[in-house]
Amino acid sequence: MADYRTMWADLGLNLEAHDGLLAVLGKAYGDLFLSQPNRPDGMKYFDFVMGEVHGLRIKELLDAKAQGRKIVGSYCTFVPEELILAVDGISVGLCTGADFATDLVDQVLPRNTCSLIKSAFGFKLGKVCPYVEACDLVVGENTCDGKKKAYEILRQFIPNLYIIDLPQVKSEPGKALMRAEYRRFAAQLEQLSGRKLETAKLQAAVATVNAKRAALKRLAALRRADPVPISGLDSLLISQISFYDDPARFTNAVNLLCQELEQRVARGEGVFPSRHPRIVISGCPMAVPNWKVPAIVESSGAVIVGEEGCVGERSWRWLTPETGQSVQEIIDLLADRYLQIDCAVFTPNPSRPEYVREITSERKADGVIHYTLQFCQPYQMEAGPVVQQLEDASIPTLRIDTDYSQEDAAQIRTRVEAFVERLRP
Ligand code: BJ8
Repeated sequence: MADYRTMWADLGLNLEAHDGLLAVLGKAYGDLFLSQPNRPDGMKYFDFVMGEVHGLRIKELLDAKAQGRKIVGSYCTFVPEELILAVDGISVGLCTGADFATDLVDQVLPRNTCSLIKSAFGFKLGKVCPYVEACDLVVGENTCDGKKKAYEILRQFIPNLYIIDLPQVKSEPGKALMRAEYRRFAAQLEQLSGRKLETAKLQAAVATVNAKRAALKRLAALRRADPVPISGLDSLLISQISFYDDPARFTNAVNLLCQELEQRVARGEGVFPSRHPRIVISGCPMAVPNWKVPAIVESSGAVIVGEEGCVGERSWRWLTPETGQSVQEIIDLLADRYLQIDCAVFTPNPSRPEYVREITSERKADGVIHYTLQFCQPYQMEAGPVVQQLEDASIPTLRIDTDYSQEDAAQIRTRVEAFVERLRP
């Protein structure tokens, strides 16, 4: 990596802490990803992006800012990237996948807060995230109670924080709230960027994001094959990168990778042997660099063939109809599209367990791991009915409640190994 220290210092990062973070990340990446056998050549692009995640990509963002473009960060898949792109903005997901500055976080948040929320605070308070420091606007959302109350506190540290209010019920009033809130967010973006939303730009933005989601769907469909042509770890990594790479460039790289994987499938070539136990993971999002459970699964004799999570299928399952002919009509279509997301904050939420069953069958998975973060009430509460429905359908299921520490890694490995034994033919 080139020398970006001046850039990081100008962003206000704590260089010593940041060096420590990059060293840990670089080692984990080498150990978990680069060591995998028979990786597709197309992964080289994503390795490059990861290698430059705090370097070249940040420089690109800062260069774009210098040209007047705005950087908008978000913590949730309910934040519509299309609106940001349509005002020539750049949308970035903000890191929430590792513990950092826990001593500082514990001073402002209760200890029994989920790791994902603590991590968002840790990266900000520890001054190690160049993305959050580069943002002109950071967008939060009223989803779970933990997040919505945490944002009240986060505002002390991120004054340019904007909150989208979200419905909790998929009813007509819920839909009306969603549409109204997306209009309010659109107005905020117009004010931030000094640009009026135009139909043609919004149509182009919808097409860009649809193309990205279609490429991710194409990749997912290739994971039906046996042997599977790409590992779950690499697939998860691609989903993680989808949140901060340039969308058109990313889409192109995913499609190139898919071409290669199609050839692999035609040749019957995979990253694991045929009839390797196949697992779908369902539950809380796994933001970069939260690789603990997938790494354990794929080094315990199984392969992951689908992620029912927001860093995965819940973020790209639905495309937006490209039929809108006015700004207001397109905003409504976007609101309706995003309202389909079946996050556990909705009540009731029947489509989520249905979809877990659907992908388990479609990917020919042998079992499901239901993954939740400790203190995540929505997903932990929903785990009961989801697991029950899977067991009723004779789909073996393992429940894992964990956090971002490595303290339970050995115990999780023991449970996963026993589960994988159960799945063997
Ligand atoms: S759309 S899943 S990204 S809210 S893990 S903070 S739910 S206590 S992350 Fe999420 Fe948007 Fe939903 Fe997806 Fe709360 Fe649970 Fe923590 Fe969570």
